[in-house]
Amino acid sequence: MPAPGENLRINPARLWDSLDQMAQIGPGIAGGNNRQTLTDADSAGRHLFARWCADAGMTMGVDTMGNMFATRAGTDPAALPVYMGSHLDTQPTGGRYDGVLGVLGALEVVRSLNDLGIQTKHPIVVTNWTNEEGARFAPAMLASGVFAGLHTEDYAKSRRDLDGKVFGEELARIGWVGDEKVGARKIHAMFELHIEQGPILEAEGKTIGVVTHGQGLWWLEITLTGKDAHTGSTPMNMRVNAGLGMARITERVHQIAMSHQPNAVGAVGQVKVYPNSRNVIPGKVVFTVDIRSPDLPKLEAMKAEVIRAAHAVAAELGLGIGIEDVGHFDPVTFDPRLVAVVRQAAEKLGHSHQDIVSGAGHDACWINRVAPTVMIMCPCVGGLSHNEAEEISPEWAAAGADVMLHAVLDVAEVVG
Ligand code: HGY
Ligand code: MN
Ligand code: MN
Repeated sequence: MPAPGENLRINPARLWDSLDQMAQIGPGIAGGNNRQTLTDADSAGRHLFARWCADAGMTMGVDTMGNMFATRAGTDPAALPVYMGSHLDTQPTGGRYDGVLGVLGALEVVRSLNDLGIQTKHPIVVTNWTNEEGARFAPAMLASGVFAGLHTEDYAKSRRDLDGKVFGEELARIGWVGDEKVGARKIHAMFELHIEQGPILEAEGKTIGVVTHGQGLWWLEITLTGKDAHTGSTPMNMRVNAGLGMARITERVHQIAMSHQPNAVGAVGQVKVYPNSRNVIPGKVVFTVDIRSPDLPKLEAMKAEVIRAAHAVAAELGLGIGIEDVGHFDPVTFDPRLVAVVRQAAEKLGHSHQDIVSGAGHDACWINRVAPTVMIMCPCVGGLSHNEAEEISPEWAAAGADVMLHAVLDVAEVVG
């Protein structure tokens, strides 16, 4: 005899249809999405999400960083809400599910509670965090970082994209500056459903990842200054080649990450070459180093080694060098009580599951600083993400949302 509520499930077809409809907004060129933060496409996605939340009987609040909070009333308005959410913004060549599954999976939980006529003591809030990706405006998880007190709102709104556009002005331009004070909201518990963005769950044949920890991250922006010169007529021994410096440092970053295995990663992802002309030796290169590890001493050692290596390369080649911290968070331990709730929900639903450390950063990593927080993961095909070919199955999406449904009901306290 199933326990009360054991057979509760979300509506998989409705969730998959919502994911497909959202994917039509800010389409990429190869089947994924380019719905970068604070673009018109981001705004269109926000409006669609807001309409769906209104259709589900929810009331919408927006804070001054554009974070969206759709509330389903509980029977006790004084009880702190249970939050679920993630992000609707994407990478320039992003997939359809990174972030979006967490927002629309949360909406599907609310839609299903409405269908089932279930009331909870605690209100339930579905959240869309502004600028999780940090692709257009660094650093990543910017608005959840302001909410959690890691960044000031002034710092966040001063950030510029590669075209010099300013975050605060772009947020105002798309009309999504809300009236709520950022971080004023208090949270009883926060759940984030997200695709794994790595190969482990699929390779292990597991449907659910119970996320116990998130790895730490450093983003360093390195500026190398050499001398523009003719690529043809300048003798090799007279060159001050910033591009060569960037290449050597890129190789050193890889070697440093490899020397700290297992559980260490490193790469250079964003490179701006000046003057970026075929027959000019680069006089200046600005590039971002991304290093990560779940082990704090390892992460700190890697950062020190990268900085040392960069200065050594600059000295070898006679280059000027500047290094700026543009993003950082220490490894994260999610709330053990909520981790157990998620694990029990997966077991109750009969889904194969395993504990996992998140390789990617998420808004949950910051919210974990101010409220009990946990993540739920589903596999993605080949572990591929931040690529338009990112793919999940409808079954994986539904399993993740079902686990979140049961975990949230456990914490939000079913009343009737
Ligand atoms: O960089 C990250 O890990 C996240 O995808 N923004
Ligand atoms: Mn994400
Ligand atoms: Mn992402």
